[in-house]
Amino acid sequence: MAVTHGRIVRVNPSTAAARVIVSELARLGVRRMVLAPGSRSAPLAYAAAAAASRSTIELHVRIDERAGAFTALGLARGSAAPVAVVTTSGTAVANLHPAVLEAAHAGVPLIVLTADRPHELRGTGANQTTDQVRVFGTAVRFFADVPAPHGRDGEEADLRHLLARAVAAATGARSADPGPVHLNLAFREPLVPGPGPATADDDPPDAPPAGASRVDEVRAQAAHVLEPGPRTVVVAGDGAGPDAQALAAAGRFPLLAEPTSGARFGDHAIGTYRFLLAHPELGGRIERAVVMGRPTLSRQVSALLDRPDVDVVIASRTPDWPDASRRAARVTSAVSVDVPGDAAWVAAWRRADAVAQQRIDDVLAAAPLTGLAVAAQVWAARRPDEALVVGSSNPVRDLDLTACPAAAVDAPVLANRGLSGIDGTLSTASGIALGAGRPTRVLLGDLAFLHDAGGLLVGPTEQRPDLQAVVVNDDGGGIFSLLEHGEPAYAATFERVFGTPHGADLAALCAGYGVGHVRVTDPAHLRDVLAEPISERSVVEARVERSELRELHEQLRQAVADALSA
Ligand SMILES: Cc1ncc(C[n+]2csc(CCOP(=O)(O)OP(=O)(O)O)c2C)c(N)n1
Ligand SMILES: [Mg+2]
Repeated sequence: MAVTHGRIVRVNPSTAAARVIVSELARLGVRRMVLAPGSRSAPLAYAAAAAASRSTIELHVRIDERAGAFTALGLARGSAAPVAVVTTSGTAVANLHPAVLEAAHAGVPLIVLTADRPHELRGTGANQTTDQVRVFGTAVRFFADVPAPHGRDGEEADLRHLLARAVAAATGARSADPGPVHLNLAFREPLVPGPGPATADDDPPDAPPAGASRVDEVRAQAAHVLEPGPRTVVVAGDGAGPDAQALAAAGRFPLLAEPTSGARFGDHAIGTYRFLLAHPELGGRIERAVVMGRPTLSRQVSALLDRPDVDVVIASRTPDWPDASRRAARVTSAVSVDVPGDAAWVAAWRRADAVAQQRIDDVLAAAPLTGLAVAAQVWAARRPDEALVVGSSNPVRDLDLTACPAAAVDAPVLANRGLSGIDGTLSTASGIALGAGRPTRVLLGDLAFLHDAGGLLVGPTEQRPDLQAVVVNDDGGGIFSLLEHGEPAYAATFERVFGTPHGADLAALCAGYGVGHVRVTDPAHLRDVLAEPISERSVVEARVERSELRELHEQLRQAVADALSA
Protein backbone atom coordinates (compact mmCIF):
# COMPACT_ATOMS: atom_id res chain seq x y z
CA MET A 1 0.00 0.00 0.00
CA ALA A 2 1.11 3.57 -0.60
CA VAL A 3 -0.19 6.94 0.42
CA THR A 4 -0.55 9.27 -2.57
CA HIS A 5 -2.02 12.76 -2.05
CA GLY A 6 -3.64 11.56 1.14
CA ARG A 7 -5.36 8.61 -0.63
CA ILE A 8 -4.48 5.00 0.09
CA VAL A 9 -3.64 3.35 -3.23
CA ARG A 10 -3.27 -0.40 -3.58
CA VAL A 11 -0.90 -1.54 -6.27
CA ASN A 12 -2.38 -4.10 -8.62
CA PRO A 13 -2.08 -7.76 -7.55
CA SER A 14 0.50 -8.78 -10.19
CA THR A 15 2.76 -5.90 -9.24
CA ALA A 16 2.34 -6.48 -5.51
CA ALA A 17 3.06 -10.19 -5.83
CA ALA A 18 6.13 -9.62 -8.01
CA ARG A 19 7.52 -7.20 -5.43
CA VAL A 20 7.00 -9.72 -2.66
CA ILE A 21 8.70 -12.40 -4.75
CA VAL A 22 11.79 -10.30 -5.46
CA SER A 23 12.17 -8.93 -1.94
CA GLU A 24 11.52 -12.27 -0.27
CA LEU A 25 14.03 -14.02 -2.53
CA ALA A 26 16.61 -11.38 -1.61
CA ARG A 27 15.84 -11.90 2.07
CA LEU A 28 16.33 -15.63 1.61
CA GLY A 29 19.78 -15.01 0.11
CA VAL A 30 18.94 -14.86 -3.60
CA ARG A 31 20.63 -11.57 -4.27
CA ARG A 32 21.39 -12.03 -7.95
CA MET A 33 18.89 -12.29 -10.72
CA VAL A 34 19.18 -12.70 -14.48
CA LEU A 35 16.30 -11.53 -16.62
CA ALA A 36 15.45 -11.75 -20.29
CA PRO A 37 12.88 -9.31 -21.63
CA GLY A 38 9.23 -10.27 -22.10
CA SER A 39 5.69 -9.11 -21.61
CA ARG A 40 4.05 -11.67 -19.31
CA SER A 41 7.07 -11.42 -17.00
CA ALA A 42 6.80 -7.61 -16.86
CA PRO A 43 5.69 -7.46 -13.19
CA LEU A 44 8.86 -9.32 -12.23
CA ALA A 45 10.95 -7.08 -14.50
CA TYR A 46 9.63 -3.92 -12.84
CA ALA A 47 10.12 -5.38 -9.40
CA ALA A 48 13.63 -6.55 -10.23
CA ALA A 49 14.61 -3.21 -11.73
CA ALA A 50 13.32 -1.39 -8.63
CA ALA A 51 15.14 -3.77 -6.29
CA ALA A 52 18.32 -3.38 -8.33
CA SER A 53 18.11 0.40 -8.12
CA ARG A 54 17.94 0.08 -4.31
CA SER A 55 20.82 -2.44 -4.43
CA THR A 56 18.59 -5.07 -2.81
CA ILE A 57 19.56 -7.35 -5.67
CA GLU A 58 22.14 -7.41 -8.44
CA LEU A 59 20.39 -7.61 -11.80
CA HIS A 60 21.79 -8.88 -15.09
CA VAL A 61 19.82 -8.62 -18.33
CA ARG A 62 20.40 -10.89 -21.33
CA ILE A 63 18.52 -11.00 -24.62
CA ASP A 64 18.75 -14.75 -25.14
CA GLU A 65 17.14 -16.86 -22.40
CA ARG A 66 19.49 -19.76 -23.03
CA ALA A 67 22.52 -17.53 -22.48
CA GLY A 68 20.73 -15.88 -19.55
CA ALA A 69 20.18 -19.21 -17.83
CA PHE A 70 23.79 -20.25 -18.25
CA THR A 71 24.86 -16.83 -16.99
CA ALA A 72 22.73 -17.46 -13.90
CA LEU A 73 24.33 -20.87 -13.51
CA GLY A 74 27.77 -19.26 -13.65
CA LEU A 75 26.75 -16.55 -11.22
CA ALA A 76 25.58 -19.21 -8.76
CA ARG A 77 28.81 -21.12 -9.09
CA GLY A 78 30.98 -18.01 -8.94
CA SER A 79 29.23 -16.59 -5.89
CA ALA A 80 28.36 -19.89 -4.16
CA ALA A 81 24.81 -18.61 -3.66
CA PRO A 82 21.44 -19.30 -5.27
CA VAL A 83 20.61 -17.19 -8.33
CA ALA A 84 17.24 -16.56 -9.95
CA VAL A 85 16.51 -16.47 -13.67
CA VAL A 86 13.32 -14.85 -14.95
CA THR A 87 11.65 -15.40 -18.32
CA THR A 88 8.42 -14.75 -20.07
CA SER A 89 6.10 -17.52 -21.25
CA GLY A 90 6.30 -19.74 -24.33
CA THR A 91 9.46 -20.90 -26.09
CA ALA A 92 11.46 -18.63 -23.76
CA VAL A 93 10.90 -21.24 -21.05
CA ALA A 94 12.26 -24.08 -23.17
CA ASN A 95 15.44 -22.10 -23.74
CA LEU A 96 16.27 -22.52 -20.05
CA HIS A 97 16.29 -26.28 -20.29
CA PRO A 98 19.99 -26.92 -21.03
CA ALA A 99 21.13 -24.84 -18.05
CA VAL A 100 18.46 -26.43 -15.83
CA LEU A 101 19.72 -29.89 -16.76
CA GLU A 102 23.33 -28.91 -16.12
CA ALA A 103 22.31 -27.41 -12.77
CA ALA A 104 20.38 -30.59 -11.93
CA HIS A 105 23.41 -32.79 -12.44
CA ALA A 106 25.99 -30.40 -11.04
CA GLY A 107 23.88 -29.50 -8.01
CA VAL A 108 23.73 -25.77 -8.72
CA PRO A 109 21.01 -23.75 -6.94
CA LEU A 110 19.10 -22.12 -9.78
CA ILE A 111 15.71 -20.54 -9.03
CA VAL A 112 13.76 -20.59 -12.29
CA LEU A 113 10.86 -18.13 -12.40
CA THR A 114 8.77 -18.49 -15.53
CA ALA A 115 5.83 -16.18 -16.17
CA ASP A 116 2.67 -17.81 -17.48
CA ARG A 117 -0.85 -16.93 -18.56
CA PRO A 118 -3.51 -17.18 -15.88
CA HIS A 119 -5.28 -20.53 -15.83
CA GLU A 120 -8.38 -19.28 -17.69
CA LEU A 121 -6.25 -18.56 -20.79
CA ARG A 122 -4.40 -21.85 -20.90
CA GLY A 123 -5.38 -24.25 -23.65
CA THR A 124 -7.42 -21.63 -25.46
CA GLY A 125 -5.01 -20.85 -28.25
CA ALA A 126 -3.94 -17.63 -26.52
CA ASN A 127 -0.71 -16.28 -27.92
CA GLN A 128 2.58 -17.45 -26.42
CA THR A 129 0.80 -19.95 -24.20
CA THR A 130 1.91 -23.53 -23.85
CA ASP A 131 1.92 -26.15 -21.12
CA GLN A 132 4.69 -24.97 -18.79
CA VAL A 133 3.63 -27.14 -15.88
CA ARG A 134 6.52 -29.45 -14.91
CA VAL A 135 8.15 -28.66 -18.24
CA PHE A 136 11.57 -29.51 -16.75
CA GLY A 137 10.30 -32.88 -15.57
CA THR A 138 12.39 -34.58 -12.93
CA ALA A 139 15.32 -32.18 -13.38
CA VAL A 140 14.04 -29.78 -10.74
CA ARG A 141 14.14 -30.37 -6.99
CA PHE A 142 10.89 -28.47 -6.46
CA PHE A 143 8.06 -27.26 -8.65
CA ALA A 144 4.98 -25.13 -8.04
CA ASP A 145 2.38 -23.82 -10.43
CA VAL A 146 1.36 -20.56 -8.78
CA PRO A 147 -2.05 -19.16 -9.72
CA ALA A 148 -2.33 -15.53 -10.77
CA PRO A 149 -2.42 -13.32 -7.68
CA HIS A 150 -5.60 -11.38 -7.16
CA GLY A 151 -5.03 -9.66 -3.84
CA ARG A 152 -6.86 -11.93 -1.42
CA ASP A 153 -5.93 -11.89 2.27
CA GLY A 154 -3.02 -14.16 3.05
CA GLU A 155 -1.71 -14.15 -0.51
CA GLU A 156 1.56 -12.53 0.50
CA ALA A 157 2.13 -14.97 3.39
CA ASP A 158 1.46 -17.90 1.05
CA LEU A 159 3.98 -16.58 -1.45
CA ARG A 160 6.63 -16.13 1.24
CA HIS A 161 6.03 -19.67 2.46
CA LEU A 162 6.37 -21.05 -1.05
CA LEU A 163 9.58 -19.11 -1.72
CA ALA A 164 11.15 -20.35 1.52
CA ARG A 165 10.45 -23.92 0.49
CA ALA A 166 11.74 -23.32 -3.03
CA VAL A 167 14.98 -21.73 -1.84
CA ALA A 168 15.51 -24.48 0.75
CA ALA A 169 15.09 -27.07 -2.00
CA ALA A 170 17.46 -25.19 -4.31
CA THR A 171 20.21 -24.82 -1.75
CA GLY A 172 19.71 -28.32 -0.39
CA ALA A 173 19.39 -26.85 3.08
CA ARG A 174 17.40 -29.83 4.32
CA SER A 175 18.15 -32.41 1.66
CA ALA A 176 21.89 -31.80 1.15
CA ASP A 177 20.93 -32.08 -2.52
CA PRO A 178 21.10 -28.61 -4.07
CA GLY A 179 19.84 -28.01 -7.58
CA PRO A 180 17.37 -26.12 -9.74
CA VAL A 181 13.79 -25.34 -8.71
CA HIS A 182 10.96 -24.06 -10.88
CA LEU A 183 8.16 -21.69 -9.99
CA ASN A 184 5.68 -21.20 -12.81
CA LEU A 185 4.04 -17.89 -11.99
CA ALA A 186 0.78 -16.89 -13.60
CA PHE A 187 0.10 -13.18 -13.94
CA ARG A 188 -3.15 -11.52 -14.93
CA GLU A 189 -3.31 -8.04 -16.47
CA PRO A 190 -2.56 -5.27 -15.68
CA LEU A 191 1.10 -6.21 -15.91
CA VAL A 192 2.46 -2.70 -15.41
CA PRO A 193 2.79 -1.09 -11.99
CA GLY A 194 -0.38 0.76 -11.09
CA PRO A 195 -2.80 2.27 -10.59
CA GLY A 196 -0.60 5.16 -9.37
CA PRO A 197 3.06 5.70 -10.16
CA ALA A 198 5.28 3.33 -8.22
CA THR A 199 6.95 4.75 -5.16
CA ALA A 200 9.51 3.25 -2.87
CA ASP A 201 6.76 2.94 -0.27
CA ASP A 202 5.02 0.38 -2.44
CA ASP A 203 7.84 -2.00 -1.93
CA PRO A 204 7.54 -4.59 0.78
CA PRO A 205 9.91 -4.18 3.70
CA ASP A 206 13.08 -6.27 3.55
CA ALA A 207 12.52 -7.45 7.13
CA PRO A 208 10.47 -10.63 7.29
CA PRO A 209 6.96 -10.46 8.63
CA ALA A 210 6.21 -12.49 11.77
CA GLY A 211 5.85 -16.15 11.01
CA ALA A 212 7.97 -16.19 7.82
CA SER A 213 9.61 -19.57 7.32
CA ARG A 214 13.17 -20.15 8.31
CA VAL A 215 15.00 -23.23 7.15
CA ASP A 216 17.64 -24.86 9.31
CA GLU A 217 20.43 -26.87 7.78
CA VAL A 218 20.25 -30.58 8.42
CA ARG A 219 23.55 -32.24 7.70
CA ALA A 220 24.94 -34.97 9.90
CA GLN A 221 28.30 -36.18 8.71
CA ALA A 222 30.64 -38.76 10.14
CA ALA A 223 34.09 -39.37 8.72
CA HIS A 224 35.17 -42.93 7.99
CA VAL A 225 38.72 -43.75 9.10
CA LEU A 226 40.61 -45.65 6.39
CA GLU A 227 42.22 -48.89 7.54
CA PRO A 228 45.99 -48.76 7.16
CA GLY A 229 47.69 -51.11 4.72
CA PRO A 230 46.43 -51.20 1.14
CA ARG A 231 48.35 -49.28 -1.54
CA THR A 232 45.96 -46.39 -2.05
CA VAL A 233 45.37 -43.56 -4.50
CA VAL A 234 43.01 -40.64 -4.10
CA VAL A 235 40.94 -39.95 -7.23
CA ALA A 236 39.73 -36.34 -7.14
CA GLY A 237 37.02 -35.67 -9.70
CA ASP A 238 35.16 -32.48 -10.47
CA GLY A 239 34.40 -30.49 -7.34
CA ALA A 240 36.34 -32.72 -4.91
CA GLY A 241 37.82 -29.68 -3.19
CA PRO A 242 40.98 -29.28 -1.12
CA ASP A 243 39.92 -32.09 1.26
CA ALA A 244 41.16 -34.53 -1.38
CA GLN A 245 44.60 -32.94 -1.31
CA ALA A 246 44.62 -32.95 2.49
CA LEU A 247 43.70 -36.64 2.58
CA ALA A 248 46.45 -37.50 0.09
CA ALA A 249 49.01 -35.55 2.09
CA ALA A 250 47.92 -37.09 5.41
CA GLY A 251 47.95 -40.63 4.02
CA ARG A 252 50.97 -40.21 1.71
CA PHE A 253 48.75 -41.28 -1.18
CA PRO A 254 49.29 -40.37 -4.84
CA LEU A 255 46.63 -37.81 -5.77
CA LEU A 256 45.02 -38.28 -9.20
CA ALA A 257 43.27 -34.94 -9.45
CA GLU A 258 41.26 -33.70 -12.41
CA PRO A 259 41.84 -30.04 -13.28
CA THR A 260 38.44 -28.96 -11.95
CA SER A 261 38.80 -30.93 -8.71
CA GLY A 262 40.13 -27.98 -6.73
CA ALA A 263 42.77 -30.43 -5.48
CA ARG A 264 45.37 -30.48 -8.26
CA PHE A 265 48.19 -29.03 -6.22
CA GLY A 266 50.84 -30.00 -3.71
CA ASP A 267 53.56 -32.65 -3.59
CA HIS A 268 51.19 -35.59 -3.81
CA ALA A 269 49.40 -34.52 -7.01
CA ILE A 270 50.54 -36.60 -9.96
CA GLY A 271 49.94 -34.57 -13.13
CA THR A 272 50.71 -37.37 -15.56
CA TYR A 273 48.54 -39.92 -13.73
CA ARG A 274 46.68 -41.05 -16.81
CA PHE A 275 49.88 -42.37 -18.32
CA LEU A 276 51.06 -43.87 -15.04
CA LEU A 277 47.83 -45.78 -14.51
CA ALA A 278 48.86 -47.92 -17.49
CA HIS A 279 52.20 -48.79 -15.88
CA PRO A 280 52.18 -52.23 -14.17
CA GLU A 281 54.44 -51.10 -11.29
CA LEU A 282 52.22 -48.12 -10.48
CA GLY A 283 48.63 -48.32 -11.72
CA GLY A 284 48.88 -52.10 -11.75
CA ARG A 285 49.68 -52.28 -8.01
CA ILE A 286 46.86 -50.08 -6.73
CA GLU A 287 44.80 -51.90 -4.08
CA ARG A 288 42.41 -49.15 -2.99
CA ALA A 289 41.00 -46.00 -4.59
CA VAL A 290 39.30 -43.29 -2.59
CA VAL A 291 37.04 -41.26 -4.89
CA MET A 292 36.10 -37.70 -4.05
CA GLY A 293 34.11 -35.40 -6.32
CA ARG A 294 32.94 -36.80 -9.63
CA PRO A 295 35.56 -38.07 -12.09
CA THR A 296 34.40 -37.96 -15.72
CA LEU A 297 37.43 -37.30 -17.87
CA SER A 298 39.28 -40.47 -18.61
CA ARG A 299 38.81 -44.07 -19.56
CA GLN A 300 41.90 -44.88 -17.50
CA VAL A 301 40.16 -43.82 -14.27
CA SER A 302 36.93 -45.62 -15.25
CA ALA A 303 38.99 -48.75 -15.88
CA LEU A 304 40.68 -48.41 -12.49
CA LEU A 305 37.36 -48.14 -10.67
CA ASP A 306 36.09 -51.18 -12.59
CA ARG A 307 38.95 -53.41 -11.49
CA PRO A 308 37.89 -56.32 -9.26
CA ASP A 309 41.22 -56.18 -7.38
CA VAL A 310 40.73 -52.54 -6.34
CA ASP A 311 38.69 -51.59 -3.27
CA VAL A 312 36.69 -48.47 -4.10
CA VAL A 313 35.72 -46.06 -1.32
CA ILE A 314 33.45 -43.17 -2.28
CA ALA A 315 33.55 -40.07 -0.09
CA SER A 316 30.68 -37.89 -1.21
CA ARG A 317 28.40 -35.47 0.57
CA THR A 318 25.61 -35.59 -1.99
CA PRO A 319 22.69 -38.01 -1.75
CA ASP A 320 23.69 -39.67 -5.00
CA TRP A 321 27.28 -40.70 -5.38
CA PRO A 322 29.68 -41.18 -8.25
CA ASP A 323 29.85 -44.94 -8.59
CA ALA A 324 29.35 -45.56 -12.29
CA SER A 325 31.03 -48.95 -11.86
CA ARG A 326 28.43 -49.81 -9.19
CA ARG A 327 30.90 -51.77 -7.13
CA ALA A 328 32.07 -49.40 -4.41
CA ALA A 329 32.95 -51.25 -1.22
CA ARG A 330 31.99 -48.29 0.90
CA VAL A 331 30.11 -45.03 0.40
CA THR A 332 30.65 -42.46 3.10
CA SER A 333 30.40 -38.72 3.51
CA ALA A 334 34.05 -38.15 4.45
CA VAL A 335 37.21 -40.15 5.08
CA SER A 336 40.30 -39.60 7.19
CA VAL A 337 43.53 -41.47 7.95
CA ASP A 338 45.19 -42.13 11.29
CA VAL A 339 48.31 -43.87 10.02
CA PRO A 340 50.12 -42.55 6.93
CA GLY A 341 50.83 -45.04 4.15
CA ASP A 342 54.20 -46.31 2.90
CA ALA A 343 56.38 -43.37 1.84
CA ALA A 344 57.99 -45.48 -0.89
CA TRP A 345 54.62 -45.88 -2.68
CA VAL A 346 54.04 -42.20 -3.32
CA ALA A 347 57.76 -41.65 -3.94
CA ALA A 348 57.67 -44.11 -6.84
CA TRP A 349 54.74 -42.24 -8.39
CA ARG A 350 56.50 -38.92 -8.00
CA ARG A 351 59.71 -40.16 -9.64
CA ALA A 352 57.74 -41.59 -12.56
CA ASP A 353 55.69 -38.39 -12.80
CA ALA A 354 58.83 -36.30 -13.23
CA VAL A 355 60.09 -38.61 -15.99
CA ALA A 356 56.74 -38.68 -17.76
CA GLN A 357 56.29 -34.91 -17.52
CA GLN A 358 59.70 -34.36 -19.13
CA ARG A 359 58.79 -36.67 -22.01
CA ILE A 360 55.45 -34.95 -22.55
CA ASP A 361 57.13 -31.53 -22.57
CA ASP A 362 59.67 -32.78 -25.12
CA VAL A 363 57.05 -34.20 -27.47
CA LEU A 364 54.88 -31.09 -27.30
CA ALA A 365 57.84 -28.75 -27.81
CA ALA A 366 58.78 -30.58 -30.99
CA ALA A 367 55.22 -30.45 -32.41
CA PRO A 368 53.50 -27.41 -33.95
CA LEU A 369 51.06 -25.60 -31.63
CA THR A 370 48.39 -28.02 -30.36
CA GLY A 371 45.44 -27.86 -27.98
CA LEU A 372 47.58 -29.73 -25.45
CA ALA A 373 50.28 -27.05 -25.52
CA VAL A 374 47.67 -24.28 -25.29
CA ALA A 375 46.13 -26.00 -22.26
CA ALA A 376 49.51 -26.36 -20.55
CA GLN A 377 50.19 -22.66 -21.04
CA VAL A 378 46.75 -21.58 -19.87
CA TRP A 379 47.21 -23.61 -16.69
CA ALA A 380 50.67 -22.16 -16.06
CA ALA A 381 49.39 -18.62 -16.65
CA ARG A 382 46.78 -18.76 -13.85
CA ARG A 383 47.03 -15.81 -11.53
CA PRO A 384 45.65 -15.36 -8.02
CA ASP A 385 42.28 -13.61 -7.97
CA GLU A 386 41.37 -14.81 -11.47
CA ALA A 387 39.14 -17.74 -12.36
CA LEU A 388 39.60 -20.32 -15.09
CA VAL A 389 36.61 -21.93 -16.79
CA VAL A 390 37.10 -24.89 -19.07
CA GLY A 391 34.93 -26.08 -21.92
CA SER A 392 33.92 -29.68 -22.47
CA SER A 393 35.48 -31.92 -25.10
CA ASN A 394 39.26 -31.79 -25.56
CA PRO A 395 40.10 -28.59 -23.66
CA VAL A 396 39.32 -30.05 -20.23
CA ARG A 397 41.00 -33.34 -21.16
CA ASP A 398 44.02 -31.54 -22.57
CA LEU A 399 44.36 -29.77 -19.23
CA ASP A 400 44.07 -33.10 -17.46
CA LEU A 401 46.95 -34.43 -19.54
CA THR A 402 49.24 -31.42 -19.29
CA ALA A 403 48.40 -29.26 -16.26
CA CYS A 404 51.43 -29.38 -14.01
CA PRO A 405 50.51 -29.39 -10.32
CA ALA A 406 52.39 -26.84 -8.24
CA ALA A 407 51.58 -24.83 -5.16
CA ALA A 408 47.91 -24.00 -4.61
CA VAL A 409 46.85 -20.90 -6.55
CA ASP A 410 43.81 -18.93 -5.41
CA ALA A 411 42.28 -19.22 -8.86
CA PRO A 412 39.29 -21.56 -9.03
CA VAL A 413 39.08 -23.87 -12.05
CA LEU A 414 35.49 -24.62 -12.98
CA ALA A 415 33.65 -26.45 -15.73
CA ASN A 416 30.12 -27.60 -16.44
CA ARG A 417 30.74 -31.27 -15.72
CA GLY A 418 27.19 -31.99 -14.54
CA LEU A 419 26.31 -33.03 -18.08
CA SER A 420 29.45 -31.89 -19.91
CA GLY A 421 27.59 -30.07 -22.66
CA ILE A 422 29.44 -27.88 -25.12
CA ASP A 423 26.54 -25.43 -24.83
CA GLY A 424 26.45 -22.28 -22.72
CA THR A 425 30.17 -22.21 -22.00
CA LEU A 426 30.75 -18.51 -22.69
CA SER A 427 27.61 -17.54 -20.76
CA THR A 428 28.58 -19.71 -17.81
CA ALA A 429 32.05 -18.16 -17.77
CA SER A 430 30.54 -14.70 -18.02
CA GLY A 431 28.35 -15.48 -15.01
CA ILE A 432 31.30 -16.83 -13.06
CA ALA A 433 33.32 -13.69 -13.81
CA LEU A 434 30.47 -11.52 -12.54
CA GLY A 435 29.45 -13.74 -9.64
CA ALA A 436 32.97 -14.27 -8.35
CA GLY A 437 34.03 -10.72 -9.18
CA ARG A 438 37.17 -12.08 -10.80
CA PRO A 439 38.69 -11.59 -14.22
CA THR A 440 38.01 -14.91 -15.87
CA ARG A 441 39.66 -16.87 -18.64
CA VAL A 442 37.70 -19.55 -20.44
CA LEU A 443 39.51 -22.20 -22.44
CA LEU A 444 37.22 -23.83 -25.01
CA GLY A 445 37.02 -25.40 -28.44
CA ASP A 446 35.76 -23.69 -31.57
CA LEU A 447 32.46 -25.60 -31.69
CA ALA A 448 31.73 -24.75 -28.06
CA PHE A 449 32.58 -21.13 -28.85
CA LEU A 450 30.32 -20.96 -31.90
CA HIS A 451 27.53 -22.80 -30.06
CA ASP A 452 27.33 -19.96 -27.53
CA ALA A 453 28.60 -17.00 -29.53
CA GLY A 454 25.50 -15.20 -28.25
CA GLY A 455 27.06 -15.43 -24.80
CA LEU A 456 29.49 -12.71 -25.91
CA LEU A 457 26.56 -10.36 -26.17
CA VAL A 458 26.41 -8.09 -23.11
CA GLY A 459 24.59 -4.83 -23.72
CA PRO A 460 25.95 -1.36 -22.94
CA THR A 461 23.57 -0.95 -19.99
CA GLU A 462 24.85 -4.14 -18.36
CA GLN A 463 27.67 -4.82 -15.97
CA ARG A 464 30.35 -6.29 -18.24
CA PRO A 465 32.55 -9.19 -17.23
CA ASP A 466 36.30 -9.18 -17.57
CA LEU A 467 36.33 -12.28 -19.70
CA GLN A 468 38.94 -13.67 -22.03
CA ALA A 469 38.02 -16.64 -24.21
CA VAL A 470 40.97 -18.73 -25.38
CA VAL A 471 39.56 -20.64 -28.33
CA VAL A 472 41.42 -23.67 -29.58
CA ASN A 473 40.25 -23.51 -33.18
CA ASP A 474 40.78 -26.77 -35.01
CA ASP A 475 37.85 -26.11 -37.33
CA GLY A 476 35.58 -28.79 -35.91
CA GLY A 477 35.22 -31.44 -33.23
CA GLY A 478 38.74 -32.66 -32.62
CA ILE A 479 37.74 -35.06 -29.87
CA PHE A 480 35.97 -37.37 -32.30
CA SER A 481 39.22 -38.16 -34.07
CA LEU A 482 40.48 -39.58 -30.74
CA LEU A 483 37.48 -41.86 -30.37
CA GLU A 484 36.58 -44.95 -32.42
CA HIS A 485 35.14 -42.70 -35.12
CA GLY A 486 38.64 -41.50 -35.91
CA GLU A 487 39.79 -44.96 -36.99
CA PRO A 488 40.62 -45.26 -40.70
CA ALA A 489 37.67 -47.61 -41.23
CA TYR A 490 35.24 -44.73 -40.76
CA ALA A 491 37.18 -42.10 -42.71
CA ALA A 492 34.57 -41.78 -45.48
CA THR A 493 31.86 -40.48 -43.14
CA PHE A 494 34.03 -38.89 -40.48
CA GLU A 495 34.48 -35.35 -41.71
CA ARG A 496 30.87 -34.58 -42.56
CA VAL A 497 29.14 -35.95 -39.46
CA PHE A 498 31.84 -35.92 -36.75
CA GLY A 499 34.58 -33.53 -37.80
CA THR A 500 31.97 -30.92 -38.78
CA PRO A 501 34.27 -28.22 -40.15
CA HIS A 502 32.67 -24.77 -40.38
CA GLY A 503 35.27 -22.35 -41.73
CA ALA A 504 33.87 -19.57 -39.56
CA ASP A 505 35.83 -16.33 -39.38
CA LEU A 506 36.17 -15.71 -35.64
CA ALA A 507 37.86 -12.35 -36.11
CA ALA A 508 34.89 -11.07 -38.11
CA LEU A 509 32.44 -12.52 -35.61
CA CYS A 510 34.24 -10.79 -32.75
CA ALA A 511 34.27 -7.53 -34.70
CA GLY A 512 30.51 -7.82 -35.11
CA TYR A 513 30.05 -8.27 -31.37
CA GLY A 514 32.51 -5.47 -30.55
CA VAL A 515 34.84 -7.89 -28.81
CA GLY A 516 38.63 -7.78 -29.07
CA HIS A 517 40.30 -10.57 -31.04
CA VAL A 518 43.86 -11.76 -31.47
CA ARG A 519 45.03 -14.81 -33.37
CA VAL A 520 48.09 -16.77 -32.28
CA THR A 521 49.90 -19.52 -34.10
CA ASP A 522 53.11 -19.91 -32.09
CA PRO A 523 53.72 -20.71 -28.41
CA ALA A 524 55.86 -17.66 -27.64
CA HIS A 525 53.18 -15.28 -28.90
CA LEU A 526 50.55 -17.13 -26.86
CA ARG A 527 52.68 -16.86 -23.72
CA ASP A 528 52.94 -13.08 -24.17
CA VAL A 529 49.21 -12.72 -24.73
CA LEU A 530 48.36 -14.80 -21.66
CA ALA A 531 50.72 -12.72 -19.52
CA GLU A 532 48.58 -9.61 -20.13
CA PRO A 533 45.91 -8.82 -17.50
CA ILE A 534 42.36 -9.83 -18.46
CA SER A 535 40.07 -6.89 -18.92
CA GLU A 536 36.76 -6.42 -20.80
CA ARG A 537 35.73 -9.13 -23.23
CA SER A 538 38.33 -10.51 -25.60
CA VAL A 539 39.05 -13.57 -27.66
CA VAL A 540 42.39 -15.27 -28.18
CA GLU A 541 42.16 -17.64 -31.11
CA ALA A 542 44.80 -20.35 -31.25
CA ARG A 543 44.79 -21.99 -34.66
CA VAL A 544 45.66 -25.68 -34.50
CA GLU A 545 45.30 -28.77 -36.69
CA ARG A 546 43.15 -31.72 -35.74
CA SER A 547 44.25 -34.08 -38.49
CA GLU A 548 47.36 -35.12 -36.53
CA LEU A 549 45.71 -35.47 -33.10
CA ARG A 550 45.44 -39.22 -33.07
CA GLU A 551 49.10 -39.67 -33.92
CA LEU A 552 50.16 -37.07 -31.36
CA HIS A 553 48.34 -38.85 -28.53
CA GLU A 554 49.83 -42.17 -29.57
CA GLN A 555 53.28 -40.56 -29.69
CA LEU A 556 52.84 -39.25 -26.14
CA ARG A 557 51.69 -42.61 -24.83
CA GLN A 558 54.61 -44.39 -26.47
CA ALA A 559 57.20 -41.84 -25.31
CA VAL A 560 56.10 -42.09 -21.68
CA ALA A 561 55.87 -45.89 -21.78
CA ASP A 562 59.40 -46.11 -23.24
CA ALA A 563 60.82 -43.74 -20.64
CA LEU A 564 59.21 -45.61 -17.74
CA SER A 565 60.35 -49.02 -18.89
CA ALA A 566 63.93 -47.75 -19.38
C1 LIG B 1 25.21 -29.38 -26.33
C2 LIG B 1 26.11 -30.48 -26.79
N1 LIG B 1 25.98 -30.94 -28.05
C3 LIG B 1 26.80 -31.93 -28.48
C4 LIG B 1 27.75 -32.47 -27.67
C5 LIG B 1 28.63 -33.60 -28.18
N2 LIG B 1 30.03 -33.13 -28.33
C6 LIG B 1 30.97 -33.47 -27.44
S1 LIG B 1 32.45 -32.87 -27.82
C7 LIG B 1 31.89 -32.16 -29.24
C8 LIG B 1 32.83 -31.43 -30.15
C9 LIG B 1 33.32 -30.16 -29.53
O1 LIG B 1 34.17 -29.47 -30.42
P1 LIG B 1 35.08 -28.29 -29.93
O2 LIG B 1 34.36 -27.48 -28.93
O3 LIG B 1 35.61 -27.59 -31.11
O4 LIG B 1 36.24 -29.04 -29.12
P2 LIG B 1 37.31 -30.08 -29.75
O5 LIG B 1 36.72 -31.44 -29.65
O6 LIG B 1 37.61 -29.68 -31.15
O7 LIG B 1 38.50 -29.94 -28.86
C10 LIG B 1 30.53 -32.39 -29.38
C11 LIG B 1 29.73 -31.92 -30.51
C12 LIG B 1 27.85 -31.95 -26.35
N3 LIG B 1 28.76 -32.39 -25.47
N4 LIG B 1 27.04 -30.95 -25.95
MG1 LIG C 1 37.35 -27.99 -32.19
